[in-house]
Amino acid sequence: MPESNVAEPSDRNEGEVSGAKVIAQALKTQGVEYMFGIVGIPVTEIAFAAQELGIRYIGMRNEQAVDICAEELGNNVRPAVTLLGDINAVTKQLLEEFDKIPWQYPPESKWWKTLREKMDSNEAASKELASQKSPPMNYYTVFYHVQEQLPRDGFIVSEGANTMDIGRTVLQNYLPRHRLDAGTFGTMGVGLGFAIAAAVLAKDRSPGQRVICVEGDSAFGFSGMEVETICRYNLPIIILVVNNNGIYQGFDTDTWNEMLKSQDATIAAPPACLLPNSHYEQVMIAFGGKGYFVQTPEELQKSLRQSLADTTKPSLINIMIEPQATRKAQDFHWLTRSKM
Ligand SMILES: Cc1ncc(C[n+]2csc(CCOP(=O)(O)OP(=O)(O)O)c2C)c(N)n1
Ligand SMILES: [Mg+2]
Repeated sequence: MPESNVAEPSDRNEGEVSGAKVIAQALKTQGVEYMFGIVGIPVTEIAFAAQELGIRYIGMRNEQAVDICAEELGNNVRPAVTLLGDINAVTKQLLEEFDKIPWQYPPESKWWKTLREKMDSNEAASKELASQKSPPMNYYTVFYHVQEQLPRDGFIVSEGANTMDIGRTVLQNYLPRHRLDAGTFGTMGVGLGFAIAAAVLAKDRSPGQRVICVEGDSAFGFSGMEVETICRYNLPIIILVVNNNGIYQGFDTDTWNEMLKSQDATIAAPPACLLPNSHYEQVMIAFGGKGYFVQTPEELQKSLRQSLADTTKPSLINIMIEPQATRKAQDFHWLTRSKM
């Protein structure tokens, strides 16, 4: 017998209330307005119950979990002070203490001076890399052109390795809580879900506010099928896939073909390589959105301008970059490098 995804109707007595309704009512009482999920037992029943109470349900294609755990404190670097608790409560307590003893870091201290000098030299190095205009583009060229057109009130969502790390240093969000990315631990797969949540909120609360979702080509693979969700709810998200044919780095088509002449890809292809020149924009076109394949700064500028002007449809711009492009030299290792 085929397994059903919908719970059997129970032989409940009249006047009894289902667990799903209790959950939905509790969420409603807490002021929850949106719910994200994937149907299956018991989500189907809860989603129905929530919709009956006016909570909006967004059906997703992929799910992630979050937890708070004391053992995680100090997992990457040894902290000077550890704070365990709900972030809302801890922030409130900290602010109360600061009110009692007002304190400001001295603006002319050595630490501030070093920080300002470092910011200036970083900016100069990034600008130098971004000034390289002839194709294939590098990350900095791409991000400087995107930054030029980014709306000030836009949401920036991002994931990837080089894509997210370099993007963080160039793409500016001006409003608080308007940057959503894979965070310190860099868990891939969160990007499109974050973008959908931000776009649903924008659609209801501030129509016209845009969500720009900047994805590495590998990162896009983790939840790329959420493009169907984006098109189903017609959310005018702009997805930028920064495509270097790989994870951190890839190969160009000639190198890839040459490599496969003598050996099978399972033996010859480095694990970080993805298929060169993949047309990810076709995924968006398949579901009714707009897709662009760009290779030059001019094509990038034009497609982004068109995507920003169109508030009726989602779009995906597949941006080809130099497959061996990398970030500028780094002074520090990634935080999660083991200290054991
Ligand atoms: C769930 C999960 N699986 C695997 C990884 C390992 N990982 C780190 S970054 C990354 C993708 C990086 O490639 P891409 O998104 O193309 O960005 P690029 O560095 O090439 O710009 C992967 C798979 C991860 N961080 N999270
Ligand atoms: Mg990549």
